[in-house]
Order: sequence, then C-alpha cells, then structure tokens
Amino acid sequence: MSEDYRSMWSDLGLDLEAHDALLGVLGKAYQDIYLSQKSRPEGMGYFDFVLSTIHGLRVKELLDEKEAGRKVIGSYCVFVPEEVVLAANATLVGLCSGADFAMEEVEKLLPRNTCALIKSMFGFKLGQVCPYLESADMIVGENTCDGKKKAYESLNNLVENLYVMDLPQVKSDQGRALLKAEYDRFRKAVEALTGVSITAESLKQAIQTVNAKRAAIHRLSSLRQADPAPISGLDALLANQVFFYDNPARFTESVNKICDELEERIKEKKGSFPEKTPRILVSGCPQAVPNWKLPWIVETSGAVIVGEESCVGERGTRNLTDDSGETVEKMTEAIVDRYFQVDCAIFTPNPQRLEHIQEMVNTYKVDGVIHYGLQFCQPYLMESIPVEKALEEKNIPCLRIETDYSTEDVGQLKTRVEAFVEQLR
Ligand code: BJ8
Repeated sequence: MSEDYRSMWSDLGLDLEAHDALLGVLGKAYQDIYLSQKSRPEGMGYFDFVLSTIHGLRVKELLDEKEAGRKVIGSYCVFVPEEVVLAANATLVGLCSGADFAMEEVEKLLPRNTCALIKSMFGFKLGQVCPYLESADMIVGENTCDGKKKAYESLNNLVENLYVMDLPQVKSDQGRALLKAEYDRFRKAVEALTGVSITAESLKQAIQTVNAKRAAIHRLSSLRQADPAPISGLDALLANQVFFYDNPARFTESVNKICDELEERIKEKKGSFPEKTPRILVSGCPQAVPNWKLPWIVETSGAVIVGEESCVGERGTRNLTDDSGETVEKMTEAIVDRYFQVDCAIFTPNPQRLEHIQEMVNTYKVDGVIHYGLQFCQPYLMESIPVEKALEEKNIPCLRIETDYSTEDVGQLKTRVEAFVEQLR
C-alpha cells in the first residue's frame, strides 16, 4: 500500500517516517492477531481488505469527495450525530485513538495520569500520523469526561478547526434541553461549513442511511446469540470499529453479507469456537482501532466474546432514530431522543447502563463479564465497582480489568483472564 499513497500522505503533511513505523506495527499486529484466527467467516475478507488499506483507499475516497466539494468531519465520540452530518452532504469519520504514539511529546502537554485514549488523540496529532485527522475540515470534541473536556482546550492550540459540543451529565429535562440546543447549534455549524441547508428530505434520507448501518450491526449482534458462536469477538469488534469510518452504504452491505453467511454457519452448527466455549461479555471503555489487546487475550485463553457493552459496540449502535417526522424540527427531536439514551458513564446517576449490561448477559447467554477500564478513566473505573457488585449478586462472575495501550501487562492479564475462564467452565 505504502508506495501508492506516499504522495497523498506527504501532501496531507504526515511525517512519512513515523507513519511507516505506525503502519509497520499495525500490519504486524493485524497479521498476528486477526489473520492467525481459525475458522473465520469468508465475509471477513472485506474487513481484512479495509484494514490492509486503512490509511490508503478510504482516505483517497475522502480526498476525492473533498475535491468534489464535500466536507469531512472528524469525531471522537458517539454523541456526534452522523445523521446531521450526512444530511448536510458531509462525511463523518471516527478519529480512532486506539494506540500510543509520540508519548514523550504527549506528556509535555498532558499529565501522565491521563487515559490512553486521550493521550492517543494527542499522539496522532503531534506525531503527524493520522490522515483522517489531517483530512478533516472540522474536528468535533465533546464535553464528556473531565479528561476530554480539558484536553480539548489544549487540542485547540494544535488544530485550527476544533468545534466543541457541550453535553449534559444528567438525564433530566434540563439535560435533554441542553442536548437539543447543542444539536441545533451543531446543525447550524455544519450548514455553515458545508454551505448546504439541511432539509426535511435530506435529514430523513440521512436518518435512514445511518439506521441501515445500525440495523446491519444489530443483525450481526443477534447472530452472536448462537452456540457455537459463528464469529469471533475479535472479528465482530473489527466490524464495529470499521463502522466509524467506512462508506455507510458499503459498510451496511458488507455486514449484511457476513450475516447471510453466519446464518448458514449457524444452520450447519459451524462456529469460530467449539460449542460450549465459555461466553464473555466485555463491558466498559471503547476499544478503538487498533486496540485489540483484551479480545486477543480472552480469545486465546479458551473463551469467546459474544458482545461488547461499549461505544465501539452496542452502547454506540443500539437504538435507531425514528424517521417518521416530516419536518427538520421533528426529526431533530427524534435524533435527540435517540442519542439521549446513550448510557455513557459520564452520566450521573447512570442506572440504565447496569440494566443494559444485565440485559446483554441474558440475551447473549453470557457466562461471565469482563469489565474493561482504561487506567485513569474515572467514569468507567468508578462504575466498574457497582457493576461487579450487581452482577455478583445475580451470580454472574465478573472480572475487573484496568489497563492501557502498552503490551507490558499482557502476561499478567493473560494469567488473570485464564484463571477467570477456568472458573466459568
Ligand atoms: S459516549 S464512552 S465515546 S465519551 S476512556 S476519554 S471516558 S477518561 S471515551 Fe467515550 Fe463518548 Fe462516553 Fe462513548 Fe474519558 Fe474514560 Fe478516557 Fe473515555
């Protein structure tokens, strides 16, 4: 890939040497973690291709779209409504933040005890290695956790086009009103950026496009209820990760194609793991590309992951937006209703998340939950304790893990996960 796209990366201002190093590590990790899996659905070939050209083909497509006058908007959070972006004839891409980069430089701007996701956000900018970030006409930050909120103040000095969205912290009428006001403000900002006025027609179309990709992911998730699991957790996570930056229509089609194949596998009782393999739900912080550490550990320790209670997973995708309104105002209300249900740990109190975890345990016939918390992530680490307590009261084993993006603790984590899986047998 590298030879074909070097001039494009150079034009985007990437540091080619550092970027080569990043792609080298990414390619090796993908080979070792993904391509070494046994009994994968053939349809995963599409996602292997997407990953093999992660900084190439899709970036080229975005630049071609920009050439044709379309704008690209980058986001770090599932609260940024893709419907609004698409309706203004722009494209939304997730800015992944799933790997350490340029840490020495990062720690000159952020305290050491900042979560790996936020550090990664800065590392990709300071290291000049993310073509998505460099292609974006607008970068949206959001006032979610304290770390992100304050980090955007510093990120504002590194990028020219940061837009910060305020978000509620309480699921009250006032909280909903704030979200509505912020989505109205965002819609106007996107219209100003693109020069396109959002109409009822364009918004309805956008809602349907995003609903279709969510529905495809719902279909994939529901097929993971089967035993033997027809797809590994690693592969399902990859589909959830690609959700954030692929072309929406192509993504929907590719996921549905895998689902057709999984339905056949289920009929034939063909699994990615043998029947009765212990089934794990991973719950907690988002796992952005290329953060595959925990699922790799779990699935090489005798268990299979059958669900992700995460923003790169069911927390991010689970509800559709009602598209029945006939005006922009009515549909914006529906968008607010849909996103206001996202049960991120930044909300207080946040009982819906616990209910959702318990619901997922039942739906996916889970044997044990692994709570995944990034080190220094106060919201999820704080919630992990009541989550563990509530699950244990229902005799559902729970393992709380606190980690970062380094590989230093892999041996120690593997020992803990293996012991946990043994207990589930
Ligand atoms: S809606 S989960 S994507 S904010 S890991 S940066 S919480 S200290 S990512 Fe998130 Fe939106 Fe919520 Fe989802 Fe802070 Fe924790 Fe770091 Fe985090």
